[in-house]
Amino acid sequence: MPSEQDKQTHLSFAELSALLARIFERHGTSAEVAAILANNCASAQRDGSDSHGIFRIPGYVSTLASGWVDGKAVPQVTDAAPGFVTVDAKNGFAQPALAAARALLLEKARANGIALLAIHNSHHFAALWPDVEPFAREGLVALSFVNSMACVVPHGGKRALFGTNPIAFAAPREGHDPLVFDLATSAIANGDVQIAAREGRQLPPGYGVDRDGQPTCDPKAILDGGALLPFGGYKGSALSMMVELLAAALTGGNFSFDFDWSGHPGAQTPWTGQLLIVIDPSKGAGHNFAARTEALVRQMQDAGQPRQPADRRYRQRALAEREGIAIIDTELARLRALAEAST
Ligand code: NDP
Ligand code: PYC
Repeated sequence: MPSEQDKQTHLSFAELSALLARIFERHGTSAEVAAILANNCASAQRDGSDSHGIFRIPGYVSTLASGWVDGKAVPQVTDAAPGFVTVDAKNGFAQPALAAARALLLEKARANGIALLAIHNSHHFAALWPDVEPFAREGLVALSFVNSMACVVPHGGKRALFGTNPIAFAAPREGHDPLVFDLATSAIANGDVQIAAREGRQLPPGYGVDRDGQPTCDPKAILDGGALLPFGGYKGSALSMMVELLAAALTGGNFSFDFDWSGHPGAQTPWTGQLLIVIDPSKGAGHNFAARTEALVRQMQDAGQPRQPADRRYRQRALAEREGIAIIDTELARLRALAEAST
């Protein structure tokens, strides 16, 4: 028998999305921004991306209340070069900036075989896969890079410098959902450290250090003045460095160590940049890219790899589409209260 505190209600995607949109709008975003962020957050919750679903709502709300981000910003899109679109997000969220530039980006990718979208002056507080998966559903290959807030010590270093800096990749796969991966370049995403701290779980060794730079498995010690480590030692550190360059230096956004949010208590959204690269594979070795992706996946399966990246999410999505998105009742009550409250 589930205990009182584990009782769940199942919402449809539309119901959850509408509830989240009410929260965003109630706490200071425009209706357009609310719809985009709500769709993103509901997608993460539906797919079991626990660290970037409704778990993030209090952080969005406190950030909006702090005045750190402009929830009503209207992004400014510039056609910078034949293969290059830039967006000034105007201190707003990155997803509305992507939405504003998407049509031009697609047009350029199809015309040239490749196009870049460089977003700066933006806040990305979400999972990255929702930004790339839709391109693969249109037959394109997409990569994205976002930097965040200084909480990762470069390999062998002494102080936090990099963000948790995720990389996402999506490719069409013949007869199947796209092949997608989306991973932090830190040993663990900051959101998952917060969840471990909340649940009283220890982390595996090698994930972080405490405020004195000593290795620790205690998530609270990492969050309280400590820091994370890159995944895979110097290799993950190099990828994180690359993300800083692509997402910040190339776009004109802040490095993860550049901004100071101490004057905005409650601010949690990193004020940085994001790069997207979109490739039309039909301009390459012919029209069989999706079939080649599928051939590679079959070889990986034959080699014994039990599952591909995104398989877990797609399974979770299918379950949610059948049964609804399960939300613990106490969390649902908190969301409903936020939808009625204002800041
Ligand atoms: P995970 O380590 O959980 O997963 C990384 C990727 O590996 C996923 O694509 C996952 O697929 C896949 N994967 C996991 N286990 C396996 C396996 N056994 N075999 C094959 N593939 C596997 O993600 P992270 O903790 O690194 O990141 C979590 C989220 O945090 C991401 O969505 C990321 O974008 C987000 N994030 C956002 C930041 C921001 O600044 N906005 C900063 C840092 C992180 P699957 O999804 O199917 O499990
Ligand atoms: O989970 O590391 C993280 C993160 C940083 C910004 C948004 N999510």
